[in-house]
Amino acid sequence: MKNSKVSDCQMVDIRRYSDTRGYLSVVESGIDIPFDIKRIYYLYMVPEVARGAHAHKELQQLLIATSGSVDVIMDDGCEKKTFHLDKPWKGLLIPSGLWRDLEHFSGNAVLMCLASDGYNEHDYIRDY
Ligand code: T46
Repeated sequence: MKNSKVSDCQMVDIRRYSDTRGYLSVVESGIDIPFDIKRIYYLYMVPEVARGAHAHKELQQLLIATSGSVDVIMDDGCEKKTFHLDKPWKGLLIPSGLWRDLEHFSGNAVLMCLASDGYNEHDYIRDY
């Protein structure tokens, strides 16, 4: 497992194209993000609860609030930093090995996650 730091998390601008019909954003492996996308999932209709509360041994992810807003609190054991995601053209690139908590989902929030691998419960660290 990589020993990442909170400072290794990056807010990235998602490529976007606009014309009179509105905006289109795109994320391509190897161009916009440094990993191959193996899985996409999204969180929505989240009530007043916290989610997350785990780290991943190997998984890398890009999180995008495609609608609404959410706070992602990243924690490497020494430093904690809150990233407020509220724009569909901003993404939080998360390397492996970092604890994350997800809080304050707005009522209309849709949090899309692009992941470097398939779902694997053995990749989760749930004990802080
Ligand atoms: C993360 C944050 C941002 C699956 O069957 N396949 C999947 O790909 C995922 C992600 C989940 N599940 C099942 C496992 C659980 O029974 O969906 C249920 C809820 O998953 P979880 O409790 O892990 O959800 P969150 O919101 O706490 O965490 C998720 C991701 O698991 C995690 O990787 O970084 O979103």
